[in-house]
Amino acid sequence: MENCIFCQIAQHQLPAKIAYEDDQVIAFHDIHPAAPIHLLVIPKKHITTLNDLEEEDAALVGRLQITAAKLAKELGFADAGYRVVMNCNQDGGQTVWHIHMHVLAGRGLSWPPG
Ligand code: IU
Repeated sequence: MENCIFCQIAQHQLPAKIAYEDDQVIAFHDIHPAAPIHLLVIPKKHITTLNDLEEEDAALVGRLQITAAKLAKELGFADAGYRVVMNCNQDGGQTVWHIHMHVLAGRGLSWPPG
């Protein structure tokens, strides 16, 4: 989608530190990391919020989680642990309008979130 920063990253029109990519998904390092490791895993398809998911997106959403788990193993933080978060709309803290899975690792994370 035009004017969507994450679509532009997915299409390599904007730079990002890419950790993984296939035909449907791309993962890159967050520019403002909230933990020593902070990745964003996104679908290449533009989906504005979690509320816009359709039945046909079920496998794609699963692929985001599978990618996060794969990266956790590859980057060596699977056993120590990590957190995945997807924010939706204002109360969820969403600021970029293309769904994305945060993958946070590298320190003990507190709960509940603020
Ligand atoms: P949120 O769940 O929508 O609040 O998360 C958006 C994230 O995207 C946030 O952590 C930003 O630091 C991150 N981000 C980025 O990595 N690169 C960008 O160009 C932009 C935001 I804009």
